[in-house]
Amino acid sequence: MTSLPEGWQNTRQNMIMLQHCILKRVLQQFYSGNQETTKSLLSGFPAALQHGHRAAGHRSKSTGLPGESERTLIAIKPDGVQRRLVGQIIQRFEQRGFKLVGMKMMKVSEDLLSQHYCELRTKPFYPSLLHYMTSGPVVVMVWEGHKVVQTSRKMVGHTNPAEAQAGTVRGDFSIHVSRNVVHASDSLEGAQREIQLWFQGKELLNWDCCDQTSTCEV
Ligand code: DAT
Ligand code: MG
Repeated sequence: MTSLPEGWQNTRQNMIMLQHCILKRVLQQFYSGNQETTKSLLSGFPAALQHGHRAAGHRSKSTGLPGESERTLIAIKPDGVQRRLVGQIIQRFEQRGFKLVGMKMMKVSEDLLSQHYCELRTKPFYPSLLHYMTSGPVVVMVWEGHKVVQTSRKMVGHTNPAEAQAGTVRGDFSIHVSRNVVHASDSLEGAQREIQLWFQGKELLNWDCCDQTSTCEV
């Protein structure tokens, strides 16, 4: 290793000690479940390192091994709640092996929906979409697991139920695009944005599933 002048060496050691302290503090806050404080400690770090949506690189508390995981937002829309499909939809995600880390039932405000569906504002069906989505309660959830974003999109099926494969949620429970039962984030970035929109950090739980070594290599 190239030797540095003594003053520089001290500066370098101080920097390393400072980095070590920050990392230790962040990990302590993270494992104590204080995600808000963790976020504030992390502000200034590259966004990719913060990944509220992605648990990749987290270490399992029980095994101490790194696990590769993502999070996604799944919402059961008013038609799914009215038709009492909540249990069957949750069951599909549970039996696939994903982990529920947040869930609530709520009536959605137009303000939240307009942010959620901001890309669709210019579509002709947008007003009726808002009307339908605010017509009754929704059940919104965050699911975690290996490749949960792309897998849950496949489980949910094509946007238009007429095109959706049998075996998918939309293919089994719906017939028309305006009443397609469920929402699933379509990308990691979308999932991150939507989870932050619908949930506060303290509403999401980091917990270890007793079967996680049976569903995924960690
Ligand atoms: P997805 O929900 O599969 O991500 P999207 O983001 O394109 O699909 O659209 C959001 C929702 O808008 C969709 O679940 C149902 C509604 N929607 C889309 N296209 C529609 C259409 N042509 N007519 C009525 N509603 C539509
Ligand atoms: Mg979409």
